[in-house]
Amino acid sequence: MPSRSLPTYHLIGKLKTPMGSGGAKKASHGPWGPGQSGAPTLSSVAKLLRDDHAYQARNVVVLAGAGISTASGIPDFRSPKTGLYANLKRYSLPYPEAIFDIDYFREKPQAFFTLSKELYPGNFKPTLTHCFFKLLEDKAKLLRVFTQNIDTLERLAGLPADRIVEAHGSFATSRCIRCKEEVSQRWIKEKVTAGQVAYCPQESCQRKTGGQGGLVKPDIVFFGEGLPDRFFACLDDLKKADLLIVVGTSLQVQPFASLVDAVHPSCPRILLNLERVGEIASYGSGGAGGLDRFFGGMRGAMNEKGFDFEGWTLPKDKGKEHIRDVFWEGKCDEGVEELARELGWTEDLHRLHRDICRKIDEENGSTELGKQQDESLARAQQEAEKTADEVTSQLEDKRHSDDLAHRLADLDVNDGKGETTEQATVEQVETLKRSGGPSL
Ligand code: CNA
Repeated sequence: MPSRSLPTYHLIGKLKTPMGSGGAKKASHGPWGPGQSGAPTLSSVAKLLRDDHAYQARNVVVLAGAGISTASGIPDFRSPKTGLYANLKRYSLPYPEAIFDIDYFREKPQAFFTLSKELYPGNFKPTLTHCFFKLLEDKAKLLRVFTQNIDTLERLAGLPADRIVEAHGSFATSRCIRCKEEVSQRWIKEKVTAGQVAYCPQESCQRKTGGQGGLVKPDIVFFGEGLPDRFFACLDDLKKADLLIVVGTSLQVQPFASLVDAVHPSCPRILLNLERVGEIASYGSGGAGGLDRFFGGMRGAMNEKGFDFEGWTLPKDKGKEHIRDVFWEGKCDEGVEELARELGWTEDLHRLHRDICRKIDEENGSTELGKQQDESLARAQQEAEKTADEVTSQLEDKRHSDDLAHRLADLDVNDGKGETTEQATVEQVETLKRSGGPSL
């Protein structure tokens, strides 16, 4: 939910890399090596990651989107039937994106808080794709993961914070949009899981707003807000990238989508996605591709606007050349599994995934156990307090009775019908009690 106010062309202009300078290593036959015939495939990409291949990608940059988390149960935005936008009817929004629009949030925050209940981290586990990123890091191949996701699953997969750029922020921290004071995670979690709108708990903020306090919002970037500083601070990584993996994103949101074109023009790029996205519109046989070749220098500019899975068409039916982009169609978890298989990493990938999921289960289990223990402790305390009250009350009753007995004895209430003083006293005390007690 990035800023619409940040013009995309700023970013593209800033990142433009001149053809042929710096950036990825050059191999004599391009990144794919001499054995490559025809269009590169997933298998060709796997070779780039092999230690025995001439290219040896060591600065992999990943651009990730909501599609990498759908397998963990978090819906994406734009998938036709399952995506959030297809299921927002119940919020009666003026337009789907309004739910993440800062102006709409200020006016009607309830829709966001109702939705957040479904998305809030804690109920989800990283997917194989998240674990593949961690595996790339373990194998010293990963430079950075730029993610649009706000679910923090990259962190949960064990990636160190400095390898991640959460371009659209995350649920990890929250603050008042008025006084900017950060609130505790526990506090906001309670509000979100209860589906309640959160207002600033700071007294000073409440005083200034006449009681309620400013709205509190997780630090996720809404439409109309700027991207985190870290996003801009890490942009140079793109220039260093020697393999770009784009995964699970519709590339509809700017400026993130423009990062695809921020890598060096010779950097190989792969898209692992359910659908083809982010392609340069004007490429194709007989189309602008031909013109592009004719005008030569224009090519760079043209090529900076998306994937080119087909390659440039050579004149006179000489086929295609310079295919650097690969589209792999399917579920990204299956794509990374295939990559792992090609690399001999299958066991590593599955072990990592298993271990991470088990750790999360254990932590959730211990939290759940802790919660149960707390509850049972609270119940035991309540019982103990109840028993103590009862004992106190019985003791008071007894003291009361004894007191009455003494007084009655003093009055010599035994009428001489053979009852003991004690028996008579008990009956009389009971009678007195039933009648509301004496006013002694
Ligand atoms: P999007 O626009 O919803 O696109 C998702 C893309 O992933 C689509 O092209 C799908 O076809 C594709 N896809 C879905 N499932 C899979 C799968 N299993 N394997 C491969 N491809 C798949 O989402 P984007 O990330 O492109 O849009 C950016 C928005 C979405 C960001 O601002 C996010 O904050 C926001 N978002 C994040 C989450 C999350 O944190 N998990 C969830 C929903 C939305």
